[in-house]
Amino acid sequence: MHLRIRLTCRKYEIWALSFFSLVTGLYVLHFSIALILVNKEVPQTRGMLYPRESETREVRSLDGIWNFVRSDQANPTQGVRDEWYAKELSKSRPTIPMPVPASYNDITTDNLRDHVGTVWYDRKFFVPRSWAKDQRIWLRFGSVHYEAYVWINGQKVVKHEMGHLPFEAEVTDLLSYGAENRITVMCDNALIQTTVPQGRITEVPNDGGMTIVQSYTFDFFNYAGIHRSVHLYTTPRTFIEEVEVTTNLSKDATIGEVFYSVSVNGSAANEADNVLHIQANLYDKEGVLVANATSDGKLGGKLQVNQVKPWWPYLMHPEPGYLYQLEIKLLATNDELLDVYRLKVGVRTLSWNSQQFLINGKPVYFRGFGRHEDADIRGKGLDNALMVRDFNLLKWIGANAYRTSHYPYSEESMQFADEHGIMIIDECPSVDTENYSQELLGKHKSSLEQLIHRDRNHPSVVMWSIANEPRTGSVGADSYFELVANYTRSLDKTRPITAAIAVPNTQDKAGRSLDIISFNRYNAWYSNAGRLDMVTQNVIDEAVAWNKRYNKPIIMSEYGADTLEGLHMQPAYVWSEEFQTEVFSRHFKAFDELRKKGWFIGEFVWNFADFKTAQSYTRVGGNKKGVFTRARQPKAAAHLLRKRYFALGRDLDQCSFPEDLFTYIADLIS
Ligand code: BDP
Repeated sequence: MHLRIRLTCRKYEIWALSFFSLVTGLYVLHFSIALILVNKEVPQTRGMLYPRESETREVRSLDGIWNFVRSDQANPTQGVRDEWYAKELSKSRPTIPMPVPASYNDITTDNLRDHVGTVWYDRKFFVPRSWAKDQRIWLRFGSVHYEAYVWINGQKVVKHEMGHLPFEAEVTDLLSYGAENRITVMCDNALIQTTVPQGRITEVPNDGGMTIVQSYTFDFFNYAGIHRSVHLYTTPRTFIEEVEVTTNLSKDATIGEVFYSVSVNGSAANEADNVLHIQANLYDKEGVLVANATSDGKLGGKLQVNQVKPWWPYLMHPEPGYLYQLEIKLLATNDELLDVYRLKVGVRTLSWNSQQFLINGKPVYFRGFGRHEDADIRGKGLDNALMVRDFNLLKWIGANAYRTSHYPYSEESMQFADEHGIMIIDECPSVDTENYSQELLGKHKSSLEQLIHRDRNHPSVVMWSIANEPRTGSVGADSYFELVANYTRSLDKTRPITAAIAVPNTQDKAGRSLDIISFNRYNAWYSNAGRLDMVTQNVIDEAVAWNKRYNKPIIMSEYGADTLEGLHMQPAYVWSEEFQTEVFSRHFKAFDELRKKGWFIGEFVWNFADFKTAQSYTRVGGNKKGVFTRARQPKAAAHLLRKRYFALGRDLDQCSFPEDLFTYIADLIS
């Protein structure tokens, strides 16, 4: 049984929580003086295909207003001990309404925002009688941050640790059919030294006695709750559990190959006289069948697409984000149709060397952003309106990429990136990693395993980022990151690996394990604040030093300046819109010098939009390094960045300029 042990410094009191049973009086100490890390196996994800309807599957959303209770901070396990899940939550405690999906922090007017520990959700739902027949029912969460415990009708279902990643469990035998059911979720937001990301829980005196405080070094608010949609979906008894797709292109890019491999779950897969097989059909955007194949019992094969339309990034081709639809039909020996699942497929190749990163054989120059899933009121809750607005802004500004800093983003946004040709550097939730330990390594690897399992079929995902600003200068960092990088490579050899590093290159011990080096640096902000004359040469020197040290392609993955919208100061002064514009411009100069060297492959502004952080005297209502405000309106620098990104697009990828890129000034100037 999995144990989650928490240490608080409350007079050495330890509270320990196991899945549905309480253990007290135990504690675990981590010694990290002489760090010896072992490459242990981590649990492998199964299933978890994005829930989609088909002629064999139904999907129901459980999104809406749930009932909500916060536990007493000093008594976080009380609900488990008193079995709050055994009946409606309102029978144990007064409940308040809580939207799902959403972070719970900014919904109420009291201090729920800063609550540390467990909260509870429940709701009722009907399951139709028709679902009782010959089907299996699955309960799937898009993401709960950080740790989730789930019950159906008082029966335990699943426990999952790690925000931003989906989990699911079969609930066929726990449901009442043609009747009302109840789902209960306990969510724990506490971050400790062995969670991903790491945090610390301490007990400190306050005016009322003592209180528990959550601290963390990363620079975004630790929003928590049921962040993405909750679905119930049906599958046939024997069903398509996994689909893995990889693609290839002929040298002249006219013939595409789509390799598919399917895993099946269900008793029919084990019947000796029943050889299951796959009928795979590939349709183009117009719905025309362009390739098909029937597999043997190995449930995998290849589809060949003549006159293929490759998947291209936005502005690198007149028709970016081209997707085919792959239809997977699972058939029994007698050709009886058992299950159907459809997914979008983009046909493209990736390759890289010590100088370049190429897509479909063409060198890529990334022009993008670090971002956050963040908005007022809903926090990190999935919000389709916000997502579509953000993609409109990304395209308006001419970006072709973003990094999912500092955790995996919603599956819906990954699908959207596929459709719109936006390249993704897909980052796991490891941020500011330090105090390396065997347990942390296991969780870190698991976060990558879950991420790659979820995102491996997305053409938009072009790189894995295994960490943001880890303390790669400290003891143990070299073997730790070698193990993490090698593990990532063992799961996916088709994409390069990076990490956004902030320690000086002379101290770094992780770069040797990466394929592409990304570095974050805040010239004229955290170093030499206000000194616009100390940006360009520093950026050039640092990028050159990274390249010299590792002989790998280099990306500047973060640069920027906090900017209060509406604050204007001429000459430029920190926090003003003029200053952010100038900081960008000084970086552009450096980037253009670096581009000539052949190994500098991308620039990512920090950040796409303003976002909320923990409270501190360096943050005015949050981090204001956004090019857009938190309400997604442009600051002055957005207009400059737009001109640069389109200029790069025209120079490198022969895209055309939008008509409104330059404002009319006079007849003589264009
Ligand atoms: C970088 C971090 C990022 C922060 C940024 C900043 O990677 O998460 O938000 O600094 O301070 O070091 O604005």
